Amino acid sequence: MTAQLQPYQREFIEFAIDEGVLKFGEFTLKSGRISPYFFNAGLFKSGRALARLGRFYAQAIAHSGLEADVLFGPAYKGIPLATTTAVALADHHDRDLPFAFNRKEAKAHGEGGNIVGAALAGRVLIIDDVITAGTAIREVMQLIDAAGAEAAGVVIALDRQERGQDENGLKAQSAIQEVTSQYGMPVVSIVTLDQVLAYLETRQSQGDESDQSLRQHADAIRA
Ligand code: OMP
Repeated sequence: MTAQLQPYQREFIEFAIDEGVLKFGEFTLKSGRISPYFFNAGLFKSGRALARLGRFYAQAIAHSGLEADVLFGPAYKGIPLATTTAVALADHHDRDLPFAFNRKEAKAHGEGGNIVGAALAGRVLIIDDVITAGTAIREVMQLIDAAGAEAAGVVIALDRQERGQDENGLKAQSAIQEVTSQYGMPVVSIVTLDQVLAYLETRQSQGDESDQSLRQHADAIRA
């Protein structure tokens, strides 16, 4: 995992802090773990912010060289993310990919089903916010399997690099490494925790309290 920052990654971290999306403090995660930082993608909440966010996802996809036949945004938070990524890929990378998302509740009338937009067929590229323990992404894999499609990979904004936990304590691999080996697909992130740390080191407020607790957290949970 490289901590080397591309210019777009530095811009993305600054953008996430400016928009109040990346916050430092004390937060309880979905897994119950306490974290000194939290990334709330739901706070990219204006037209300009969403447009800019889509360009970062599209850059991460272009940079990774990932190929796909359709983009998929898992409900709820993945829906605007995949939408803005689809627009940015078409507008800035000349890649006009079909796009789909799911309903959490299947509809029995009208067009029925729980997939909206393009059919899930061929190589599906999942666009989501964050992977911590990998629970959310395992649910998405069931949808893709049920549609008879194949996952091309996952693109997320932030790789928290956290290791899962079982009765023997922390596992050897991070949740993302597990997802990659379990499903045989790449997980690409706009930035990783290591890159956030590398950014904080170069920032003026170097060595403040939140930087230190973030580094301690990283040392404790990182694979
Ligand atoms: P896992 O399902 O454990 O991989 O956690 C992913 C989900 O956790 C995300 O889709 C969010 O709902 C939430 N989350 C964040 O949005 N940002 C974070 O920084 C951390 C989490 C989290 O709770 O782990």
